[in-house]
Amino acid sequence: MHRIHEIKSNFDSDIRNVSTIEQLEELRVKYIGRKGLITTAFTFLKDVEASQKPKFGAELNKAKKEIEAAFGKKKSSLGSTKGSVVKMDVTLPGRKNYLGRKHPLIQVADEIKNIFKSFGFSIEDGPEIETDYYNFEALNIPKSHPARAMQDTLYITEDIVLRTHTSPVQIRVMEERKPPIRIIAPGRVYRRDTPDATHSPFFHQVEGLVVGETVTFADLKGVIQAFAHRMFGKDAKVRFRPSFFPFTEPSAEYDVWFNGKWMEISGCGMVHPNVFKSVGIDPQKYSGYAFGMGIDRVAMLKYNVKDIRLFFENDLRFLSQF
Ligand code: 2NL
Repeated sequence: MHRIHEIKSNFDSDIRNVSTIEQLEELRVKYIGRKGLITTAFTFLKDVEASQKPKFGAELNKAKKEIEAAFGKKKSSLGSTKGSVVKMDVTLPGRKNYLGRKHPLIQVADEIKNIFKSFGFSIEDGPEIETDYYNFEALNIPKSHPARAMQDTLYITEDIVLRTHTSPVQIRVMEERKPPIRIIAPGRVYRRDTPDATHSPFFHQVEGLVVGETVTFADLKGVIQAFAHRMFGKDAKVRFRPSFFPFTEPSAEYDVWFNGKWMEISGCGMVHPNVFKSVGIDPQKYSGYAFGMGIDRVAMLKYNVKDIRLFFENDLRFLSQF
């Protein structure tokens, strides 16, 4: 009987000294393996005096259960990894988790979209690879127009281009739907430009289009004004300067007074009758206005970024500021 107690107390001190899974396995073999001390003790049961047998058996079973339980506990405290134990220094500083965020251009685009959504505009998109027809012809841009030259536009074939504005989206919507139409078309556009601080061969644009029976230039001015207030604050002022685009008549460029100076945003105007004709809208019955703005440009103004290329280099030191 005291032999069992001896084995058990040896085990208790053995297991205290175990610090690896391998040592634990050695101990398991020593005590409860096929030829282990406890296992073989069971074979002595037959030699025990009959009256002592139940007590001896019970003691042995109790010791075996306790040893098994101690193994289980030790094993989980060492971790379940096979091989060597993962040693961990709990005093080391934690690893930093980097939280992702939206790219500044996406943030600005979302802001612009939300403002126009609140004005009742819907958001439309379309292909970035366009035909000459949708990018130029339907917009009343003549074959001789400099924008159509090889040096300004990225051509895939003679007839297929990377869109130079998102106007083709609006052409497609006008072909498919009847007025009233009130949409914006945000997206990436392409020009054949050598990158520098203010040029990138791709950039981002939002164009807006409203078509109805009584749409006027006054509506256009009101919407641009309201947009500028929401985007740049209550002190933002807007001014319109006469301009020319083949797809609008009359046409204007508009500036926003922000941070103490006038900043050119983009152009706008009343949809040219020829554009309406190419999409099958009757210019006698309907009128409309359109406007454009550069998302990258608005972001540069808003965040005082001096080089457009910073938006496209994916340098986290830059991007994590927004
Ligand atoms: C710019 C600014 C502008 C439009 C875009 C437009 C679209 C259709 C019909 C008429 Cl479908 N106009 N868009 C109008 C005026 C300005 O963009 O500076 N573009 C060269």
